[in-house]
Amino acid sequence: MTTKALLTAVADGLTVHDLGRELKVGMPQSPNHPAFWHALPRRHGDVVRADGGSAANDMITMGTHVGTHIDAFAHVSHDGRLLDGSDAVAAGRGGKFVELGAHTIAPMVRRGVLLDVPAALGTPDGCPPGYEITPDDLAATESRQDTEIRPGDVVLVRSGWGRLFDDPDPAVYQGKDSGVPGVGAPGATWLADRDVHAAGADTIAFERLAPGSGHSVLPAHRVLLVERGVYIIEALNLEGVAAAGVHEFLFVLSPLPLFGATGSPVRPLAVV
Ligand code: UVW
Repeated sequence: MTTKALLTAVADGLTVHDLGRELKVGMPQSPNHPAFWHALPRRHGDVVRADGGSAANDMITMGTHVGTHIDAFAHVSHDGRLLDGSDAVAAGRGGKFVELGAHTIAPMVRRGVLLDVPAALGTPDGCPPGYEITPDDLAATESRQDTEIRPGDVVLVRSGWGRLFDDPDPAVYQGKDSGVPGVGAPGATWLADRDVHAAGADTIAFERLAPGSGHSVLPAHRVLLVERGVYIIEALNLEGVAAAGVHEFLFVLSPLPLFGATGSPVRPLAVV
């Protein structure tokens, strides 16, 4: 699309689906990562200027893998090696990953595809807890929706688990006992074989967690981040876009250029 055509489309009105989740204290997150904290050290009235004006200033602390976020390639190693074959311990020795950190993730303006797996499985609210989404499920979803995945796409795999993110009981969304639905190594390999640029999901860990396993083994991370060079986006809000029946869109994501970081919070958009 030319810039002019794009501007015409904007003028005609585009629908923007926000795929990010609110960052707030107590929101769902992996126990692997430092929690989100938000404080208001400077409150209105603490300092009042001569003209009567006053500013409130807050601060946050959080792990970079909290809330909706993208994993940089530096995030996971296997047998001591990162994606580029470098020694993972040595690469992070200075406390930052110069080669594969979050600052190296280019902003994404790409074709996005939503694979609404539960809709294809006939359980539209969601996949069963601990369900492993297989390559056959992914292929069946792609063909049912008639949205062919193309090289360079960003593919978002809906499991329906995101509906549980508002449950006040963390045990529900963490799925420690029940497990969490998602792809395993075969599903991740299927996505990588389609040459996708990034893959995302509406769960905290992206991949299937077996009942009782917690976040102890992450095979899809190995396939995508270490072996195949596919970014992973986690904790997406895919309910709105799925409810709207949108399966193909302009996907926009700009990571924070956090130098040497293992990941970055993001607020991705699906534009149609
Ligand atoms: C998990 O919580 C496992 O996600 P990440 O890949 O960001 O560590």
